[in-house]
Amino acid sequence: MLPLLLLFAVTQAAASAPPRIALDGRETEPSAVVAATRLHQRMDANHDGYVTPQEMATFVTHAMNGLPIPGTDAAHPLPPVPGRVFAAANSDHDGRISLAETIAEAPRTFALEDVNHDGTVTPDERMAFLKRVIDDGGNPPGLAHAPSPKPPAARR
Ligand SMILES: [Ca+2]
Ligand SMILES: [Ca+2]
Repeated sequence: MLPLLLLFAVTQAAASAPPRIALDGRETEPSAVVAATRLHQRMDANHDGYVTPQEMATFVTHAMNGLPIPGTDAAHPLPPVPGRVFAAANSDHDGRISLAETIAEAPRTFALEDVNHDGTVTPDERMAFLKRVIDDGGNPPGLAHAPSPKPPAARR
C-alpha cells in the first residue's frame, strides 16, 4: 500500500495487534473481525467512532515509522491504493468509516483473501491478496464496487 506499500503497512500494523493471527500465522473470519475492530479503534484518533481519510493517513504514516506518504496532502490524504480500500469500506459514501462499516467489510475482505475457501487465511494467502490489490491499483475483484477517489474539486 504504499504508495502501494501503504496497504502493506496497514496490514502489518493490524497483524501486530493480537489476537489477529494465531502462532502459525493463520487467521479465521472471527479473528479477522476482531482485528478489524481493533484496527478501527486504533486509527480513530479522536475517538468519535469514525475513521476519516486523514486519520487513516496519520495511522499509516506511523506504521511506516513516521515516513511521509507519497501522494498525500490535506485535501487528498490517501494515495490511490489505500484510498480504494477506504472507499470499499465506506459503503454509505459519507467520507468516513463507521465501526459498523468496518465490521461489515471485514468478512468481505476475509472471503477475498481465503482463496481456497477453507475458512482460514494463511500468511501466503494474505500476501497474495495484497499483491493482487497492489498490482491492480487497489481495485481487485470484490473491491470493484468501490468508487474511484473523488477528483479534485473544480477550481474556478
Ligand atoms: Ca475519528
Ligand atoms: Ca461511512
